[in-house]
Amino acid sequence: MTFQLRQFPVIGRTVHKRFRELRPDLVPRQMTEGQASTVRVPRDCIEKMPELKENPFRRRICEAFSRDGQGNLSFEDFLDALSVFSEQAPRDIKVFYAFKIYDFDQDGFIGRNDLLACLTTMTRNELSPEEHQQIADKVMEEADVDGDELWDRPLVISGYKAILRPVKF
Ligand SMILES: [Ca+2]
Repeated sequence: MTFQLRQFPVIGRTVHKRFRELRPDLVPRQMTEGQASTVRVPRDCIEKMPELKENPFRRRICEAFSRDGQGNLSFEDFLDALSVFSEQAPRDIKVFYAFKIYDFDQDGFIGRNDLLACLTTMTRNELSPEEHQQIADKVMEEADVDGDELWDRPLVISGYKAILRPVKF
């Protein structure tokens, strides 16, 4: 999903200003269409944005929206992220990206490893590995209807939206 800049010139200009402020040395004042997808702001600069810096999922959020998969965002990636976080974004799109953010190992499923990585991220190491295992066991037991310990996207969307709540869109 990408904003068509020509249809939203005002939004495009405002977002470009915001994007350029992150790294004025990298982002040209006037961008060509090619540069909108090739000039990237490094992930560590994006993570310092006020909207993200307190969010424990900031790294995964950057990775989920980056076409390079490393969390470095082009202007197009940045526009996608802002549009998904806006109140107007359709719920299905939000769920799609929330799933991507939770799929830590990027295998297309939410499995036990993702759950453990998610717990570590959310609790900032306040719980022991044993406690993480216990919680993961419980969640898997309650939510895994077919017993394969993997949730695919349709399953998450149909039955387990509750697990998507911690990522605030
Ligand atoms: Ca996974």
